[in-house]
Formats: sequence, C-alpha cells, structure tokens
Amino acid sequence: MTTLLSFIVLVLLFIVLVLVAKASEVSAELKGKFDFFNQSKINGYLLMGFLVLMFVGSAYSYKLLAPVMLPKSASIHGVQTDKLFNVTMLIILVVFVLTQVALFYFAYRYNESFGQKALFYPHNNTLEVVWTVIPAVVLTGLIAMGMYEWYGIFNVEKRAKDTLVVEATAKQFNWMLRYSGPDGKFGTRIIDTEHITPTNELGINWDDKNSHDDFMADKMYIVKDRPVLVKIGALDVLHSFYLPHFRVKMDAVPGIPTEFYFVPTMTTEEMRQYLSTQEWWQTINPETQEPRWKTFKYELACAELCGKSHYGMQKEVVVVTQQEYDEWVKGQTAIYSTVAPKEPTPPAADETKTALLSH
Ligand SMILES: [Cu+2]
Repeated sequence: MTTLLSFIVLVLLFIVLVLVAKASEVSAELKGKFDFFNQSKINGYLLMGFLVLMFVGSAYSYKLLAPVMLPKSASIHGVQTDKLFNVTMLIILVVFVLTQVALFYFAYRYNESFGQKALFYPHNNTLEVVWTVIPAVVLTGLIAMGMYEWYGIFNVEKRAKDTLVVEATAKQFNWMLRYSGPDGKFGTRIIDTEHITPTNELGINWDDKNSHDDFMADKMYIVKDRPVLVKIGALDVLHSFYLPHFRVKMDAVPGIPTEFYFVPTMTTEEMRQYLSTQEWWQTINPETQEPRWKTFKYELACAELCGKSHYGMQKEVVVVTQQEYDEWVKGQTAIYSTVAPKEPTPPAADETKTALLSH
C-alpha cells in the first residue's frame, strides 16, 4: 500500500512539474520573452549532464553490488561459462559507451542555434557496410564460442563411468531428490493414477526390485571431482533446476525428461575457506552474528516463476569427499521400507490347524 501511494505521489509530482514548466513557457511567450535557442542550449547541457550522471551512477552501483554477486564457479564448465559471460559483457560495455556518448554528445553539440541549417545526409555506402559487417563478425564470433562451450557441456560420449546420478523432480513447491542406493540402479516409475499416490508421488514401481534401496534426500549431496548427472523432471508446471554456484540451469518440463552433467570442484568447506578471504563475506551477518562465510551454503533453487511459493523451492547442496558421501549414504533410509504396500500377512499356522480340526 505504501509503495502504491509513493508511486501515485511521484506520478502527481511529475504532472505538476510538467504543467508548471508549460505554464511558465506560455507566459514567457505572451510577454514576448521566450528565447527558443536558449532553451535548446539548456536542453543540450542537461543531456550532457544526464550522460555523466548515468555513467557515474552505473559505476557506483557496480562498485556497490559487485561483492555480493556470485563467487567464482565451483564446477569445471562454469569457469568457461563465466569467461564467455565476461567477454560478452566487455563487448557490450564498449559498444554501449561509444553509442551513448555519440548519442548525447551529438544532441548537445548540434542543438538548434541561430543561423545553423540542418544537413541533409541521406545515404553512405561505406557507413552501411561498416555498421553491418562489424556487428555481424562480432556476433558470429560470440555465437561460435557459445556453441563450442555448449557442445562441450552436453557431449554425452565424454561422460565418465563413475558418474553419480541424482534424480530431481520438481513439483509445486518442492524438489524431490532420489538416489539409486547401493545397487546403483533406479527403480522404474509408472506414471498413472494407480501408481502415483500421496505416499508415492513419483509413481515408483515397487515390483521392480531395483527400487527397494532407492532413497529420497532432504539435501543434495554430491562428491568433489566426481561427475554428477542430474536427471530432471516435473510433475505439474514448468520449473527450472538451478545451481547458481555451479553455473547449472536446466528446465524441468512435465512429460519431457531433461538432464545436466557437471563436475563440482570445491567442497562446501573449501568454498567457505575461499570466501573467508573475500571482503564482503568477512562482514557480520546480523541474523547469525557471525562472519557470512561461516554459514555459506550451496543452493538448489527454481529459476522458473512457477507459482505463488516459487521462492520457497530451495534446497541445500552439500559437496563432500567420497568418504563422507559413503558415510552419508549409509545413514539414509530406503523409501520402500517406509511407504511400500505391505504383503498381506498369511494366517498363523496354529489358527489354520484349529479351524481344520473343528470340522
Ligand atoms: Cu518451480
């Protein structure tokens, strides 16, 4: 409500300013004092002022926000993705500065003044070629680099044999993480109304023996330097599997399985140690009263606006050593042992005997 009121006040203030300016203009004109060329000059200075303000403001906000942006990538491909991102940003920055300086400077330099006549300049072939060929070459280069990285990330043949497979299924508003258990094989799923029940939301087929040691995890545990393949799906609407610290993002689409393969390179503890050397991360978090790096956690989030509790679709990702991972797996409980339909218990032998004897 306060935001809405502030917005209305701002809009009204703007309207009042425009009306006052208009009124003073009309009155000056009526008095015969209106100097059109002087007004044009003032506008020119204002535009140059705006240009300077825009650059100073951008530089200031960058200085302010850069420390809270994502830390360095914790996956192998992420380093390349970051490089590509930085190159693209650098090119955009150069083009932005050049075009904006030209735009505002021309408006200032060539403002309408007494005795100056506008030049009619309809066409120049050299200019046309220059501003078509340069962007075409630069964009082709960027796209080629992007495609090269993309095929590197999605090259199925290069996948390692000891890959850890995690199944991540999205629903409003939660991520369900399934691991295959000690046998390394996932139980199959049957997607129909008979198999999907409140206690078996994934429709796991209990007749498939491979499913008996599958377990669900509250946090996503993965191993440092061991490749991970996340098999992604969704039960209701579009979601997006997003691991910002590993530069991983892939849509979760109902009915269309997707996946992402990556290699984590830093354990949670190693990332904390790295962050402890960074200035912003050394500041005290008012909620915990501790330096921020101490409570750092890798995060799994949903990057698709999927409904009113979209923000709540978060889970912690923990990167550990293989030994710590094995320990963690031992402590997990198979889903089958808790929710699978129990076999009907055969009647006790004694009871059967008594029933037979009484006849
Ligand atoms: Cu979502």
